[in-house]
Amino acid sequence: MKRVMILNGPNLNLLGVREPHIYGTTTLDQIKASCEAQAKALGLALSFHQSNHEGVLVDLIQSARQDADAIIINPAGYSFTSIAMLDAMKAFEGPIVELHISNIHARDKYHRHSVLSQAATAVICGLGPYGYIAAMLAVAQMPDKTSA
Ligand code: CA2
Repeated sequence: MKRVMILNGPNLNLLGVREPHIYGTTTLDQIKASCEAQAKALGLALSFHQSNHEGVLVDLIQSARQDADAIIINPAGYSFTSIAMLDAMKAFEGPIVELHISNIHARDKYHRHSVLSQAATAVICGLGPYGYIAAMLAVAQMPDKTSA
């Protein structure tokens, strides 16, 4: 069974609660529930995390080297600053899908350029919460690192 780790960065625990005009009204708990249903349908083993702390996210990305075959990550605000997360992502050998709920390219200058995209296999943005489902569909059909 392919193991997928979904990581969510800072403030995404506030989804559905604040700024619904940008991030919508769906909560992170609702996204988690839809990801769990999709994992079941696709036959994926899913772990789902959120942290507001860069070091915790670095530890999780490192743990994925043993615990996951693919990573889906919404790095949120750390997308634009975190060289530590970039380094950890570069050490992961499987596919990484970077995901943003909003279209970061249509945002202000501080939210436009992700420093993490260079370590991503694919980037999804602007699809709203469906981006998580799209990312799961994508990783489900990507080759395993052993069969690549
Ligand atoms: O669109 C996304 O998924 C983002 O990764 C979300 C980040 C933002 O910095 C990126 O540009 C795009 C911010 C997440 C903060 O989420 C909040 C949700 C509700 C209220 C306040 C923040």
